[in-house]
Amino acid sequence: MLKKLDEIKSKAILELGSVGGLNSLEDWRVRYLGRKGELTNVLRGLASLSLDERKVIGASANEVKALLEAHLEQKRAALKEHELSMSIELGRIDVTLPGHPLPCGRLHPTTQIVREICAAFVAMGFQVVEGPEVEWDYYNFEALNIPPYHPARDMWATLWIDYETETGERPMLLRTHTSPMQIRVMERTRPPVRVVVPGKVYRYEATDATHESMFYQIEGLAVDENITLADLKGTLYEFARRLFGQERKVRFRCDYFPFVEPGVELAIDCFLCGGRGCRVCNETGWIEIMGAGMVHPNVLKRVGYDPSIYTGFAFGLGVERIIMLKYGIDDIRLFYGNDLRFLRQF
Ligand code: FA5
Repeated sequence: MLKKLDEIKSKAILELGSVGGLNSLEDWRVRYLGRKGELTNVLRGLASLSLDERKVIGASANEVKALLEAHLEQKRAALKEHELSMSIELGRIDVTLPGHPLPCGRLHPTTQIVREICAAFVAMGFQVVEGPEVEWDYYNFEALNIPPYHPARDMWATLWIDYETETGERPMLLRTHTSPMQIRVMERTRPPVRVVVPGKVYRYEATDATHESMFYQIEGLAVDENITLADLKGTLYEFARRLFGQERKVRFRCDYFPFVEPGVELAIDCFLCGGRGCRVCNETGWIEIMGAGMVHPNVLKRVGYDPSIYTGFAFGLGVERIIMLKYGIDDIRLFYGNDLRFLRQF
C-alpha cells in the first residue's frame, strides 16, 4: 500500500505539471483529492488493515494528502496570476479606467449646525453636556416650577411612557424640551454654571412647515453672582450675529415660561420674505427661534442655590428652525424625510 501511495504521489505531481488552466486543475483535484479520488480510496481501505499497519500507512497517506493540497494551492495561485497577466496583455482589462468611486458619507445638516452652535457658545465660555431623552416628570415639569395639573403643562404636548410605579403613577415621558437638564446640571454642580445642552426632544404635535414631533433643541444655562437680563441679551445677540451675520434683525418680546421670570422669546426676521409676511413665518415677518429668561427663584431654591446670592439666565433654541433660517429651507419635514437629494446639499 505504501508503494501505491508513492505511485499516486509521483503520478499526481507529474500530471499537475501539465495542467494549463483552472478548469483542468479542478479535474485534477477531483481525480486525486475528491470524494472518490485515488487518495481517498486508499484512505478508505485503511479500515481493513491491522492497527499497526493502519498507523504507518495512515500517517503516510496524510502526508501525501497534505503535500498534494499544498501543490494544488501553489498551482492555483500561479494559474490565477497568469490568467490576469494574459487578460491585461490581451487588453481585456483596461487598467487605465478610473476605479469605482467609494460612496462617502457626511454629517447630517442638524449635526453640523448643532456643532456650529455649540462652538459659538464654547467660545463664550460655555461647556457642552448631554442628558437623557427618556425623562422623569419631576425633571421635565415639576422641578421646573410646573406642578401636576398646572395648566402650563398644556404648553408641551407630551408623549408619556407606559411605565407604572408602585404607587400607580406613570411619571416617565419623552422629554418635551432640554430644560430638564438645567435641574440635572445644577443638582450636581455649584455656581458658576455655564452649560449648553444639545439633544432631541419629542412632542405629541401635528407636523407642518415649521413643526416636527421630534426635533433638536439646545438649552443654555448660566448661573453666577450678579447675572442680569443684560447678560442674557448680550449673549444671545452675540450668538445671533455669529451665526447669521450682522444684517439679520433680532426681536426680544415678553413671553411666559414657568421656570423663568421674566421670560422672553427671541425671533429673527424671516429669511424668505424679509419681514413682509409669508407661509414660512405665518404672515408675521418673524420666526421664533428660542424661549429664554432669568431662572426663576423657585427653581434655584429647589436645587439648593440661594436666590439672594445667585441669579442666572436660561434659553432653549430650536435647532431646525435655525438651519431653516441659515439656508432658506422652507419645510422642516425635509430634515428627517431621509431624501438624499436634500441631504446631499449640505
Ligand atoms: C421651550 O421648550 C422652553 N424649554 C424654552 C426655554 C428654555 C424657555 C429656557 C426659557 C428658558 P418652546 O416650546 O417655545 O420652549 O420651544 C423652544 C424652541 O423650540 C422654539 O422657539 C422653536 O424654535 C422650537 N420648537 C418648538 N416646537 C417645535 C416643533 N414642533 N418643531 C420644531 N421646532 C420647535
